[in-house]
Parts: sequence; C-alpha cells; structure tokens
Amino acid sequence: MGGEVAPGSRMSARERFLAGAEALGLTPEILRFPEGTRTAEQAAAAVGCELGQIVKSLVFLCDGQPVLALTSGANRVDTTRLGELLGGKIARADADGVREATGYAIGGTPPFGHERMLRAVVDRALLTYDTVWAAAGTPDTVFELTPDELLRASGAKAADFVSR
Ligand code: 5CA
Repeated sequence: MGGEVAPGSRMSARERFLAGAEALGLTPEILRFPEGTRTAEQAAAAVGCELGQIVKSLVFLCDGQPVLALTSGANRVDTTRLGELLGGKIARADADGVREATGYAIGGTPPFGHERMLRAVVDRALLTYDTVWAAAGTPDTVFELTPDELLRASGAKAADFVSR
C-alpha cells in the first residue's frame, strides 16, 4: 500500500502529511487555527462542527504492535472491545510511542501519511456524517474529508470498539 513517508525526512510535519496524502490520491485543504486544535473539543470549536465529526487518531499497542483507532470525537475507546476486535492485549501508546509509530506528535497525529501503514480501524459513528475533520500533522491544523476517503486512505475497516 502507498502513502508511507520515509523516516528521517527533514520535511516539516505539515509537508510530510501533505506528501503522504498526495501519495494516496488526496489533496487536502489544510486549515490552520492559531488558537490550537490539539483536542477534539478545540478542533470542533475552531471548525464549528459537531464534536462527533472530529477524527481522533489514537495509537494503541496490540500485543506490542502499534494500531490506529480512528475514533469519533464524541466517543471513548473501550480497550476490551478493541482487544477482542483485533485479537490481542491492548495498551495505550505513550507520547514517544505515538511519535515512533506515526512520525507525528500527539495532538497533531493525522489518520494517514505515517512513516508506515498501521493496522487501522474506524469508529462506525464517523460514517454517519457527510464529512469529518482530522488533524493534518500539527496541533493547530485540520482538514476535511469524507468518511469514504478516511476508510480508503487509512486502509481501515469500520468497526465497533467504543464505550456503550
Ligand atoms: N488535533 C486533535 C483533533 S483532530 C487530536 O489530535 N485529537 S486526538 O484525540 O487524536 O489527540 C489527542 C489525544 O491524545 C487525546 O485524546 C488523548 O487521549 C491522547 N493523549 C494526550 N496526551 C497523551 C499522553 N501523554 N499519552 C498518550 N496519549 C495522550
């Protein structure tokens, strides 16, 4: 699968994200909000969309391997359900683990355009919107995409892994 961006690249996070997106056939329009979009709440307030439309790109370890849970801003991951879905023991990645797995910092991690393709799942709740918003590589940028683009570019399956 394409879309990986070489590790050790001297490009900025924004440039790396754009290169990864373009390799996947997408041309995202990146919006920057100086007030910050580090959390889903901040991103929703900046964009003026529903909290549920924000894509949280959360990194977990499944039996030690990084996996990506693309989760609606309105939902929380149920790690027991995620473990059942992926067939392993789930732990939260720490800040260094997120950077190592994706090449991006917490708060700016995009849903694709990582150093390597991660096994990914998409929260079904995100599929109920016409468009959703995700981080574009930095904690002050976001971009809009359709749920279909999210599924295709992340290589993810839609699934149920959030708290009920
Ligand atoms: N830019 C926003 C919206 S697109 C964003 O990236 N949101 S996020 O939810 O995907 O990223 C922030 C998430 O990182 C928080 O939900 C929080 O669960 C997680 N996080 C924050 N600090 C840490 C930490 N020290 N270790 C692990 N995860 C953390």
